[in-house]
Amino acid sequence: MKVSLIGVGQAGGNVTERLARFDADMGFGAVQGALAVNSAEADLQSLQFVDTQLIGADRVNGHGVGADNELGTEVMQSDIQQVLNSLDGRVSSKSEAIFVVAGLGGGTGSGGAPVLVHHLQQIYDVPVYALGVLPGRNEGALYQANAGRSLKTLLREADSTLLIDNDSWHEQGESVEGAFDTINEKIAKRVGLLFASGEAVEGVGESVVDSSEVINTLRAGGVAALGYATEIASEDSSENITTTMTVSRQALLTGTSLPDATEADSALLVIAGDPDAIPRKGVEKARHWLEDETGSMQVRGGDFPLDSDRLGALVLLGGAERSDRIQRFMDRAREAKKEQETESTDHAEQLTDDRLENLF
Ligand SMILES: Nc1nc2c(ncn2[C@@H]2O[C@H](COP(=O)(O)OP(=O)(O)OP(=O)(O)O)[C@@H](O)[C@H]2O)c(=O)[nH]1
Ligand SMILES: [Mg+2]
Repeated sequence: MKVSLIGVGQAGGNVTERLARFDADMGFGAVQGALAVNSAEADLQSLQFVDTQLIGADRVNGHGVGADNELGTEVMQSDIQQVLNSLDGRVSSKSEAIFVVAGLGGGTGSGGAPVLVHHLQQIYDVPVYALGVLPGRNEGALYQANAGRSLKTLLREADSTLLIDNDSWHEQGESVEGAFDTINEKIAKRVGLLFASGEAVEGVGESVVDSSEVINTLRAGGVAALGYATEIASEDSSENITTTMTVSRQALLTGTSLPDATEADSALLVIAGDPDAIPRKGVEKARHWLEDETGSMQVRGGDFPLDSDRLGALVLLGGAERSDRIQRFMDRAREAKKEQETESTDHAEQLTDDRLENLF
């Protein structure tokens, strides 16, 4: 799937840079253009692989918005024209989708990404997706509350919001900050493979997955999640039936970007590996299993031919917002919002209203 990427804020820029680099290193050619937008100049200067656009200079003088996501919304609204102009040539006629990438817990990305998605929807015909990073459980009330509002607004604006929980893809015991590099690398690999899987890089065949299957899976809207797992494979496909089942199970049950998200409206199962090593019977079996597990009648599947001695499973879920993980996160965000309001004001009205408001 040919994509254009726009990262907003620090996490957004870092992840976008990693994605663009992974795609180039692997020679996939799925990433058509990449731009990083931020109100913090220093964070933009640390990026080497993507073009950059500073916003909000008149308000915050290049120093970021300090996790004030309402200010993040405002600076994106004020400078939206400059950002859209910078996209000229980076969203090409070949782009099949646009991804706006952001950490949802901070300020610039959290507040700015939903505004940008809103404007892109009015200009471009291709789907506009969000790739959102949720704060880990221990990241503090402000981050949780910010992410709750940002997610709520993104769900309204984006065609689908692919969520990555910062607690999901790092090693046990590693702090979230220390783990950013590890997490970003994993995001780049998994999301990068998803983009590339729709490109049918090598080999063509009926079973090869294409972009429309990714887009149709995401058509369920709401929250999307991505899982991934690999294992060493045998050269003989008939010996890989169990391996195909194992990697598919692991991808969904222990390897997703949103732990415990299994219920979904739609799903896509991509089996990556040497075409001669992919067992048709195993793929069919794994697909049926995925139907049972997600409770979805819309499970698509396909191969991603890759020169590798491993077999990998990539599972994309669409319409996964009913998962416990999302419910728990939303409760956390509402709770954090309530705490903030209790601290800052005693207006009875605000205490009783614990709903998360949209950002705009
Ligand atoms: N996975 C990942 N998460 C990050 C990274 N950088 C920041 N985060 C997370 O993103 C959230 C903070 O958002 P940032 O992107 O730092 O904030 P910002 O959009 O730059 O906004 P301001 O700095 O407030 O202007 C927190 O939940 C962090 O844990 C990163 O490189 N990778
Ligand atoms: Mg920042």
